[in-house]
Amino acid sequence: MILPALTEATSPFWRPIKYHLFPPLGLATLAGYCDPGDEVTLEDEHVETVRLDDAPDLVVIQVYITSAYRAYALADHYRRQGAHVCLGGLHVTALPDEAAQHADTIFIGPGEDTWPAFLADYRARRPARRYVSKARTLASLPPIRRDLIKRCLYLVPNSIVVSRGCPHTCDFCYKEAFFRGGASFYTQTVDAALAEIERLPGRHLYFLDDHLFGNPRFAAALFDGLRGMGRLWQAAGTVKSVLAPQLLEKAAASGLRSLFVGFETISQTNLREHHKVQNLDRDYTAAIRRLHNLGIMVNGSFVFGMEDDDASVFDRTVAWAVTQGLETATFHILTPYPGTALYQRMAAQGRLFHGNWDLYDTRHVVFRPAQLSPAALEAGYWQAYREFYRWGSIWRGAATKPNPVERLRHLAYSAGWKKFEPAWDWVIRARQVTHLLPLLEEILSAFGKRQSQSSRWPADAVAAGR
Ligand code: B12
Ligand code: SF4
Repeated sequence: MILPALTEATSPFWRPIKYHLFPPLGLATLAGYCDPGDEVTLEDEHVETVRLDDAPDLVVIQVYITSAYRAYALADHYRRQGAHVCLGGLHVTALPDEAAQHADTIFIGPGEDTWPAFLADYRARRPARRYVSKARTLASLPPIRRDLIKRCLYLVPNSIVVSRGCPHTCDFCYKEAFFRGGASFYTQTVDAALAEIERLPGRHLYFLDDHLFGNPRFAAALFDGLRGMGRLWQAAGTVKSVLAPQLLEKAAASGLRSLFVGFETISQTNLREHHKVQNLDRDYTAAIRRLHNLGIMVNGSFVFGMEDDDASVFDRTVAWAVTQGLETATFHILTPYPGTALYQRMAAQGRLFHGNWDLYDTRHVVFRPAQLSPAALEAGYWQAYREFYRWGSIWRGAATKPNPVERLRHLAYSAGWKKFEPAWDWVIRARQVTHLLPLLEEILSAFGKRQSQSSRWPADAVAAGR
């Protein structure tokens, strides 16, 4: 099973830390369906060199848009060797006919129903060319084959997903295309999710769910179950869910210490245009204040290049983010992924420049923006990163925090990701990245001041923001 890397991740000159954060959870999930007697290896090209001199019977490749060409090259290689090659994942689902040229079998949509069906057919020597997911459930998910993951190569080996999809329908998001033909948001049972958490060693967890708070009843029960397990965790959620009463308090009491929030834009016109209705007329400032009062750091996500964005959008957005005291920010250039409503609209308007998927990485402009030249959009994107992570901005962000410990945490977390990139590069090459997890845990817990156990950090104290 192979997770191919995009070119940047294998550069001999520069290894960004983001490719060494999470192991390939999707493939480890699929490996759970194999028989105990099957010999399976899992190779993640982001963190290791894929060996091509082997002769497997079956090759399974997960295809994301930015690694599609590399995935196809690997698939072609193994088909020439006589292996049966399976391609699946987001990009295959978006463009099945393109992927089918490089595969013996392709998979459309999530794999929990189609993959076991294929395995049975393959063992009976009658595999089909194409499997399309219809039944959407995580009810009989076998345990993830975490034994196949080389934990020491990742900063965050304990990544976990307890749901699939999201209840919303933003027009630029992968999810409508990927889940077409069945439910597009569903969760595990709370018991199964907690059992998976129990299996994970150490303290730190990173939930990669698109929207962990998407089903409030499920989330509340999960956080209740997590409470007292002594965990520190990070996740993603929406502005709307942050503003909802009580759920966030439960999350904080069970160990939530940083949340990725999709603000996307500070323009209401943009939100409307891109169907991000769940953010419309929400008080972003109140949401951030609520998070900070509960000791939860904020990673704000922003997209540039929407219809209402002009040349002033970069400075305005960064100034706003710094004033709000966001600890980290992730910027993206709007990218129309095939299969999305945004892609169809851009294609119909003749605004797409090309279909070179390598450049659909949210760092390049691949369409004609409404109010900006492509060069100005790209330059503004890089400028936003530089501005947000300037020492002056980091200090100003830290100064918004109420006490020295919180200020120090802001400085350590914010500077840690971007100001020490050469150090990350060195640590990655020395294959020592895993040893920095205790440091991340220390920062997340505000140097031990915020404990996860409810006995040491009672909910009322959390709610009071102490
Ligand atoms: C974690 C993550 C990352 C991590 C690591 C990825 C990894 N190790 O897998 C990092 C930080 C490196 C990353 C980087 C990027 N990412 Co990213 N990432 C994610 C995230 C949040 C979770 C992925 C995950 O683990 N999902 C959970 C598992 C269980 O699901 P899964 O991997 O999809 O696998 C299931 C199915 O897809 C299917 N399946 C997959 N492969 C196969 C193969 C077969 C044969 C079969 C049968 C089934 C099958 O079955 C699996 C079980 O259901 C997703 C959002 C998302 N919800 O998927 C974005 C996402 C995948 N990322 C995205 C993007 C754009 C990027 C970047 C380009 C962003 C950037 N500007 O840097 C880079 C480059 C990625 C690359 N290497 O090519 C997009 C992809 C769009 C697309 N159409 O491909 C997503 C969907 C985010 C978004 N909402 O737009 N990412
Ligand atoms: S809220 Fe996030 S995951 Fe959900 S549809 Fe919008 S962009 Fe996608």
